[in-house]
Amino acid sequence: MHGNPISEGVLPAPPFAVPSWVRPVVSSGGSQPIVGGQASFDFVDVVQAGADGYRVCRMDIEHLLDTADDRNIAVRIMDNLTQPRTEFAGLAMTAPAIMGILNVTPDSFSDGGQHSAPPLAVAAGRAMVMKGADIIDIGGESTRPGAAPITRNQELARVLPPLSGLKQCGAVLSIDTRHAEVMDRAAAAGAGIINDINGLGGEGALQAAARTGCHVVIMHMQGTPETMQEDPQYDFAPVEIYRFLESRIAAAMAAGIPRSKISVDPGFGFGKTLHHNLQLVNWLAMLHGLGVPLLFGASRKSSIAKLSSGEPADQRLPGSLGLAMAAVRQGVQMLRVHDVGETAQALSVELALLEEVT
Ligand code: 7PM
Repeated sequence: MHGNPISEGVLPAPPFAVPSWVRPVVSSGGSQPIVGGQASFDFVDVVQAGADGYRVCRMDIEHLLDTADDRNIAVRIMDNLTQPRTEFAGLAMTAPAIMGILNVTPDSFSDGGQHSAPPLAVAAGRAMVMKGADIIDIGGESTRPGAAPITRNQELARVLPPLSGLKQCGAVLSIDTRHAEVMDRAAAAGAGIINDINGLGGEGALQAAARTGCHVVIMHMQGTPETMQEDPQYDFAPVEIYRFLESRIAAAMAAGIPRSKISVDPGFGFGKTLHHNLQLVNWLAMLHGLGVPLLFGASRKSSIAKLSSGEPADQRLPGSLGLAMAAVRQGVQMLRVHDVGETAQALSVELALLEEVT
């Protein structure tokens, strides 16, 4: 099957059938704001699933509403694409929040485990808050392919001391874990957000997340960390990611997590080729149709080195900023990054440009 939808050109387009997905075509000075923010749009790309693969039609909003099989669905998607999000974990979702990454793994690829001793981790967390982090994301288990597995007790021993030490740091604390027991203990130690690369798909994860009352980040991944990069396959990655996240939102709500506590992440680099990663960035705004805040994390990931000259992780800041700002222009609500101060500076420039419409 073909990997990409075939463009059908511009207006007029034929009536479209559900299931379909809608990407706002981001511009400036458009009539419709993207999730209440500064970026805007007048046109949409409607993706349709057909027997022969996916097709995409570009049309204006009037045409979208007039030709939809089910006008109510089209109106709901338009609402999700244009209405501002409510606050998430106490953070206003009107400007992008910065989530600083605090790895407490000795084998962490990005910081060489420099933060593994608790006092150093707490100091690094505080430094990120000073530089503008709204959230500190604490992770103790490396998900790198080939990383040595650790026990739950080892993971707890790594993440609980920095969680306790950062309780008063002024940022929301997030726990990056796939494991129900760690979710429970981290929430008790002060975590307000559970960030799960496994989309709350692990044993007891949905129930643990629900009983903690935490906000959650549900991420898309194809496969498992060990094997996900072997041969990732999609018919059309943005739509498959959308469908996965939609089903996990439903599962989370069925487990008792209110919609207002759910955010989603397309999982840049998780079971995706370079092509899939670039495609998901270009189609990111479509995910606003899910109606929940979007988190994006491409900081220091290997796609950057593949597009450039094979730089090691600690030399991927420029590419990281490029990707993060591409996401900001599409109205993403949270950015997960290693380099908080540098990202905050780029964000200031980007937001000033978006404000300056004339
Ligand atoms: C090895 C492989 C080490 C991968 C570290 C990583 C994300 C995340 C990670 C993300 C959300 C990294 C990743 N990435 N959580 N956790 N979104 N929500 O590069 O993209 O930081 S770990």
